[in-house]
Amino acid sequence: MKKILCLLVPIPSLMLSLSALQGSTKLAVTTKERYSEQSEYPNYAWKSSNIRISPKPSNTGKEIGIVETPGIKPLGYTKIGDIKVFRLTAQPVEQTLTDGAATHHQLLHAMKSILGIKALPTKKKLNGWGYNGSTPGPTIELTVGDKVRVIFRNELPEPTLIHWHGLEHPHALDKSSERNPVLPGETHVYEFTAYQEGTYLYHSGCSIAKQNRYGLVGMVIVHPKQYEEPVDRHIALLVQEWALNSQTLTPNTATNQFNWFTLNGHAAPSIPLITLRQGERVRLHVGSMALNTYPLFLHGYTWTLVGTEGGPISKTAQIKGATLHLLPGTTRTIEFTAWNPGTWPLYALTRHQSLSHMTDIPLEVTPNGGIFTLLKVVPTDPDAPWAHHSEATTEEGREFPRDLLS
Ligand SMILES: [Cu+2]
Repeated sequence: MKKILCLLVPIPSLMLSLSALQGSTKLAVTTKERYSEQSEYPNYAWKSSNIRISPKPSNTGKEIGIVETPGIKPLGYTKIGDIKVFRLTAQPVEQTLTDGAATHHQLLHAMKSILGIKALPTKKKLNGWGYNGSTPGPTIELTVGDKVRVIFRNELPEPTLIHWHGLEHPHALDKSSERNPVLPGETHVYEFTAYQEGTYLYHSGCSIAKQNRYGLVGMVIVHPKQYEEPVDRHIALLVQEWALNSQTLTPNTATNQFNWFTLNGHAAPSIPLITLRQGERVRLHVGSMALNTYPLFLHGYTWTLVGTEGGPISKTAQIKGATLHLLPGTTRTIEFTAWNPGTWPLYALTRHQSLSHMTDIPLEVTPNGGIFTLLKVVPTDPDAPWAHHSEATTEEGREFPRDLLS
């Protein structure tokens, strides 16, 4: 009876006990054994001086597809036979969350008026972990039917591996459950076929409480072989949260009190504006591995939810909204036509998520935004009077690609 109780509490010891059961008939784990398990994962530094950090692969930054990830360079690939070969390296990254300068003067005005920011923005740097030099890592863009090879190198000071979040794949691809991570300085090749259309994620599947909040996350977007209704723009946005105080550069992994909030690795006012031409049909692919829920609101528009991390939603089941409740571990694909010209705020409605730094200084003097940017829709004819999309006609010179209500 005593032994059974030992297996039940606490939860971490349950996991250790189960792994012990696999190799022997023992039912309990001693304190000494527990320490020896833990010693496999000592408290590694942010960076190891013994591991050389590779430059970005030569094809990183080359346009390879149709998805834009504002603020993050696209990931190039090479084709070997019928296999698309990507190179992904996990490595320490020094990243500027905000340089204190606004990407657009209107963003600064909107932060003052909507968020109530009165002080000048400051700079904030991060010593985190990422892929190919950035956090989030580059978006991996595939097409259904693609045979994919990802040559993955670990340049972190500790073991890691990639978990392919939402992809249906053979068990052998998921090294995490075998407790068989890629060691520092080692290379591992992932090979799989892309079967599912949709928006997915990749992230560390190893020591996740630390490695995910250090920044090891990115998006995977799989296009169908042919879109039934193609859109003009595909834009990927990834939400992240960080626990950083004014003195520290590396994330605090001992708290869930996050105080910096980013979109594609940047905090306002340094998040790039999303600029669209009036009439463009756009898909936003939004993802999160954060621990909190992010209600993202877009002014001036109603969008249609067309997909989740489970793939596309059938036409009759699609729903409309203006606030996207982004839950941990989910992706949401929303679609709309940019009919409404103007510079529209896109931000996390939860007050502390649209700001950053709130735990360090009082709200009135908070200088930095968090998840807060603008969707700038450039009018086709700046002199044309505003008209609701239901009233716009081609005679008035406003042509939209398709039914704006769908
Ligand atoms: Cu996952």
